[in-house]
Amino acid sequence: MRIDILTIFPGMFDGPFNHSIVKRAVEKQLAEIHIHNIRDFATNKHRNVDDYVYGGSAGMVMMIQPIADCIDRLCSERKYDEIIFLTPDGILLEQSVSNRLSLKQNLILLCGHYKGIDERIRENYVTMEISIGDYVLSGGELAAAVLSDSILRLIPGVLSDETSALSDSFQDGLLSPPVYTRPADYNGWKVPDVLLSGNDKEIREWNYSKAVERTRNRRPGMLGDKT
Ligand code: 6GU
Repeated sequence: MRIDILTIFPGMFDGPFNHSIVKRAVEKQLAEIHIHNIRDFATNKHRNVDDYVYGGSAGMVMMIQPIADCIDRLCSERKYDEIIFLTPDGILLEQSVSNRLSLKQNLILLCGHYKGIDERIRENYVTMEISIGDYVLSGGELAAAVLSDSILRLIPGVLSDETSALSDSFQDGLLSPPVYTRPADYNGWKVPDVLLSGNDKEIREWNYSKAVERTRNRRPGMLGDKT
């Protein structure tokens, strides 16, 4: 998979992509991430990427030309499966969205700022609009990092067996059960006996019932007819 990210703050991706699973995906050559500075495509004298809103309201809007030229360049080099704009008024990111996107070859993620981007980019280039939750971020960069992480960890070979994505919360429609590690007794706080029993069937049943219980308590809307 190849992900191209268009941003006016390329440095914001230094941290999230240089650690842990995403870093491993790139090192294993299972993923390529290319960050493009939209400002590099600005042709005006001051290399501005934003301008005043038509119609008088306050604030700045990201202008068409630098974004259009950047997307045109990329699309002349390869075919993209989706051009995704990160925006609080997009569809809510859920596991099913990440699952679907993890099957694609080439994605463009466009990060907005200020009051937004010129609507004509959305009308003529963007094929999908995604929000990561009902709250406002200063820009789409953190959302693009979240989306990339959730997609890349699903690519076969990125996770080892022990960390398999199949046991993730949400992947089977349930939250994950609680987990413990040594010591079995920490100052009187004990790990549940069943987990030390060595009885695989009982352990599986315990994990399942805890997953259901946790889901019912915290996210009853996820349960449907499972109970
Ligand atoms: Cl994708 N962008 C911004 N700016 N804020 C958000 C968001 C995206 N998702 C939730 N809040």
